[in-house]
Amino acid sequence: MEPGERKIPLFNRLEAGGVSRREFLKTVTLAAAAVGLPAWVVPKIAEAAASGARPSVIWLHFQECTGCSESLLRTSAPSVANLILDLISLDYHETLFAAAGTQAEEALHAAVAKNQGKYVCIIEGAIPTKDNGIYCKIGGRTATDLARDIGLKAGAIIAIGSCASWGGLSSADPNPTGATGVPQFLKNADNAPYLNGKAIITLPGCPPNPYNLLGTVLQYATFGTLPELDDLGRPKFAYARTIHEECPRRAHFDAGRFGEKYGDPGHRQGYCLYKLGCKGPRTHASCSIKSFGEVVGSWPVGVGHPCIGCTEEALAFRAPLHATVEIDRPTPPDTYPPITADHGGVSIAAVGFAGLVGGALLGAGAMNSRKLGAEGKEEERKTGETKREGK
Ligand code: FSX
Ligand code: SF4
Ligand code: F3S
Repeated sequence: MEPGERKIPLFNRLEAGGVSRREFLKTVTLAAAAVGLPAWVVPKIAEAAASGARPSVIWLHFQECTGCSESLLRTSAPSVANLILDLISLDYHETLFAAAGTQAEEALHAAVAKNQGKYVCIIEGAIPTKDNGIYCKIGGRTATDLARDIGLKAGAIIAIGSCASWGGLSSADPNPTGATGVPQFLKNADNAPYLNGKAIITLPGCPPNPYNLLGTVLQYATFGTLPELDDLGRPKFAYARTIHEECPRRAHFDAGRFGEKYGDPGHRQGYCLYKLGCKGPRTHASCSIKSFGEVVGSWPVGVGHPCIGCTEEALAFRAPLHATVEIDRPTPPDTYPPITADHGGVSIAAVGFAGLVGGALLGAGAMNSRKLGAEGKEEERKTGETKREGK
């Protein structure tokens, strides 16, 4: 069968595999809720999936550890990987492909030719640019050549992981291969996350939470639109808030209770890890509300290690692991008595003002970041359902 042309309706395939419609809808409902989509989109997602018209996806691997694909495949219930693979037509993925060599190359060329201008190009890994890109070659072609060629023929580009988003681990000093991220490599003159009108979505994280890809894919496969992005190309539904804003250890921060050393009583009692170098106050990601692999508490701070800021270009692999950071959008800790330590790096004036502004700006909820406004309003008009206002 031609890539991108699998016509067997999803429900038939699911039922053949022993998965009932009810189970599928339950999975979609849980997944939609997890990425902040309202309940009215669930039947639309199911409709889009059942129609068999799945967007073609070409997934390229460059300079990376494959942790991004691994974390996606290690999800459990609901199986995010299965759901994504049901919603898209994955026409090329080097580590998942049964095909190899010439056969794989042919599949890539066929998918590009057939869906030019429409397929989604997902890039995992950084692009080494030094010495004409010779440090990463696939099928005899450099990553620079492939990114330009396959990326520019796509309808949308998703840079998955910190390596693809801004260089990540591969670009750490002294960066011997000249590794850089996809937007930086393909950027247009004004440095916007768009290239000739084409969105370049970044999903940083080392690895990123698979729900960030799921949310993006659910929306694209169902509505043909993309989530609202911030100025770094990150979907706001996952990256608008800092970890610190919704961290389960936050009450300890506000009360001034810190782990001071690994294994000390504060650390063992689950106190705040700020003084051990937690970068959560400056790190935009959803880890604190969405664990990895659907295992509750399965994220760095959840297992007792400070966040290293793996989604942030300025922090991960650059800032010393145990150095403390300034606080983004602090809420007023002066309403709580400091018990064992001051909070360092936060001025009283900044605390009061930023707390007020931050609270007002951030109270609107995840759905505000989506571009589903028109469809949502129409749906509300029809059903009379109450939903949070879109922007
Ligand atoms: Fe990079 Fe992906 Fe870190 Fe690894 O492949 S974002 S090294 S976890 O996984 O690209
Ligand atoms: Fe959580 Fe880190 Fe913030 Fe402490 S500093 S509340 S551990 S995010
Ligand atoms: Fe990364 Fe920090 Fe989350 S290190 S995985 S952004 S808790």
